[in-house]
Amino acid sequence: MKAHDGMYIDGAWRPAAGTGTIAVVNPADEQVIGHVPAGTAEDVDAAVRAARAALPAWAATAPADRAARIAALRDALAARKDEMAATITAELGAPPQTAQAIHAGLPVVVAGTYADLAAAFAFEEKVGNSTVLMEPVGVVGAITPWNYPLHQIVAKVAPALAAGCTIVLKPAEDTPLTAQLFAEAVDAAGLPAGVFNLVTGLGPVAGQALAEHDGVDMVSFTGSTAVGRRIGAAAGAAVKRVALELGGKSANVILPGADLARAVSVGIANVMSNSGQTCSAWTRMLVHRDLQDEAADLAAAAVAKYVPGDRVGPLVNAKQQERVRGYIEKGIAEGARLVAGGPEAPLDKGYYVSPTVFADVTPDMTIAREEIFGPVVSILPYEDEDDALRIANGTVYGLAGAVWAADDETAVAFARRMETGQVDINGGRFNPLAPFGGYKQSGVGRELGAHGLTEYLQTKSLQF
Ligand code: TXE
Repeated sequence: MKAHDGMYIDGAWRPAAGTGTIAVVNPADEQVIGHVPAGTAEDVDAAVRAARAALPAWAATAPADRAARIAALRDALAARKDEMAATITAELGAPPQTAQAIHAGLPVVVAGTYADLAAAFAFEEKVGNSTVLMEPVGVVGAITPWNYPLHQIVAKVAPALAAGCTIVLKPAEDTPLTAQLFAEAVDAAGLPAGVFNLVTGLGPVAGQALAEHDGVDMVSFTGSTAVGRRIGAAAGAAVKRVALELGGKSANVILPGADLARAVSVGIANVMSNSGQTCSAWTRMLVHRDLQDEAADLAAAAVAKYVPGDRVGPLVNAKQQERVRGYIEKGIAEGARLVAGGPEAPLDKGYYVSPTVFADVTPDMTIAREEIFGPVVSILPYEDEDDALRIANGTVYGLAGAVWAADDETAVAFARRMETGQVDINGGRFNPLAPFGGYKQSGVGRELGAHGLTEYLQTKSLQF
């Protein structure tokens, strides 16, 4: 795989300050496919200085001109779609079809929405005798995870660009090649030097240096709740803007009267997609106790179609594989009923985990409380609707979810009482303009659409 041995700073690839490197591993066969430089605080500082220098001119660029640059970036991403998909398959292990359609395809759509929004958004509004100006927050430090290597970058960079912010990106150490390819697309799109900068490196070194840099006005982080908490605390101490997109434990609530077979098969597909490495995955399936056995049979039949190495890729690394297998062992030890899968690795090579379903899971079990981040579904039986609501809301997280009922009205009435940021009603379709983000410990702030854009803006009001 192609890898740059420098950082993309101030519009060019430049040598890294240090000599350390990070090996990139293909999780499907455990082979090293490339090396990228391990950034230091010095690299981060150079990138932040470039972003600060580029800020005044980019912030003053007319929104229509920013829109044109974002449209060029969308086109540059579209032109690299095949290369992007191949890179994501190589460093994340995503099956080729998923890599094409979701990993490489979705970001083109999202970038397009921000080209449109930059042109159409009202950056000024009249409120009585005031004019309210919406101005960029400034230099954004973006720290992204590996689970959707390109989408996570575009979901931060595109709205930040639309707002008039400049950016320093520190991508996940597991998937830096995708980030380098993204920087190539930025370069091809002709963005002014310093508007976007890339520093690859380790979280506790380069990530922390970026999150704590005085020259950064806002930190936008997606990743684990543990790291998010630390970043939030540091941002609070420095009184700077922060956006956090963290873990989830979303509920797929199947009410009596719903199409059980469809709700179960869509629910299983939702978790199996990306091998369960999705923060919004519906990992808890809530079914009425009388229907639990039927749901468990349907779920076991549905997961059988998800063959590791074919429709289901590996987990991103050995640590995640061990972590998920540990959760499966814990589920068994705590008395959940194993319906499909188990802790044994399904293949000799690669960081694969067997698609797994548990039934008779109770809300107090570890597998019902903690984010597993693997292809594991827990079926939790409930007694009545109020019990279902208590279970659905009985978690520290609140990122997404689903409700299935005999009709949309019944499902919506239930969804209104859920403490979560996004709910699919009877199998709703993805909308790239709908805000995405968490209630409770799933995070702070929203991504996508106009709500995602306003995260990167601050207001100034002029009184007349
Ligand atoms: O996350 P980390 P990991 C959850 C999921 C997963 C778990 C661990 O449950 O099993 O987190 O994954 C950077 N200062 N999610 O260990 O460490 C790091 O380099 C600044 C949910 O991979 O949080 C990477 O770029 N930055 C999630 C990013 O943070 C630091 C997606 C995420 O890595 C840092 C991924 C530090 N001290 C994992 N330490 C989601 N919400 O979608 C690390 N980083």
